[in-house]
Amino acid sequence: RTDVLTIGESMVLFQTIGEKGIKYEPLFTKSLAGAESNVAITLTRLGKKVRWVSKLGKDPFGDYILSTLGGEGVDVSYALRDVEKPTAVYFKESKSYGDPTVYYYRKNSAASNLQPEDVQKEWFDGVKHLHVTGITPALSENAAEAIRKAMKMAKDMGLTISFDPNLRRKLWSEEKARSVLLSLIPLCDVFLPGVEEAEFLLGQQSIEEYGESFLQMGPKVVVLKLGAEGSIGFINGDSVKAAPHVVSQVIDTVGAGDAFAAGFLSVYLDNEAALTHVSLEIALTRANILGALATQFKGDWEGNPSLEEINSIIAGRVEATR
Ligand code: KDG
Repeated sequence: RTDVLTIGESMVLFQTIGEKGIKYEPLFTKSLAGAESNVAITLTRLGKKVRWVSKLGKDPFGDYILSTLGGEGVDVSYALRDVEKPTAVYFKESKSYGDPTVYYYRKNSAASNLQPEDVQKEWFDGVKHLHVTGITPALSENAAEAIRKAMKMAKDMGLTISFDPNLRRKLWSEEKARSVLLSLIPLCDVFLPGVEEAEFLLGQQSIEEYGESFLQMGPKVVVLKLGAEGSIGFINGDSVKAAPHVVSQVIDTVGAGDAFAAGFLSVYLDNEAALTHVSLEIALTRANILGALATQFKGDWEGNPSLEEINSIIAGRVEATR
């Protein structure tokens, strides 16, 4: 049985080694990125069986993504290849201050060419849960329709669904982003926005009002990520605030939301998808630790912990490392 199906574009990521900026930096590391595959890898480390689906080019970058994800234990057997369109790449410019800047080269990529007709019933067979993000609908009209179809199909087949809006302003206009993201919220069970995304979607409201407003749109659980302040979860008639896992220095926040989502979902799925006050608190605590740890290394997912590591952090155990 597969715990989670996730659908979304993975890219090859080139990251500057030094801090001279893209224009002058001669050296880059090559790795894999993509919000949904970050979640897939991290959930696998947390002991879940995960299937990832996307469309890749029939090129060496596509081969690389498949072998990396497969090597991490993610089921890639339903991944599609497009003979005409390339696998996307993106560049991340490390800076000595603030968040890195990213440059996408993904217009007309294979994944942008994902069509509603590509979405197959077999992807969902024997799967408990679907995880999607607001990045795929930002890639193209057809990719947006494919995600909408996948969410509807998952609902019809009895899967639970999580949705992280993952607002990427570089990919679409504000108006389009707002209307499409809002239209997908009623299709999910678990909605995972950051507080800035909540403000983008609903305008300025209090944290409690955000929770209530999103719950009224249909999800059974709303989790607001508050960055360095931790997170707060809302279920019908109840809410839980979980303290942050404090880290002394942030190296790179990219990938933190995905690690958070994986941490949250790993507990959600263990509770037959119905959270109580106690299990919501456990889920938020694990999510906060994963999100915080993901800010401690440059890549998107490489440093994320296994279930054993997380359990020993929660128990306050000191492991022998040498
Ligand atoms: O959440 C991390 C992602 O932003 C990164 O892996 C790349 O998928 C990506 C995107 O579209 O920004």
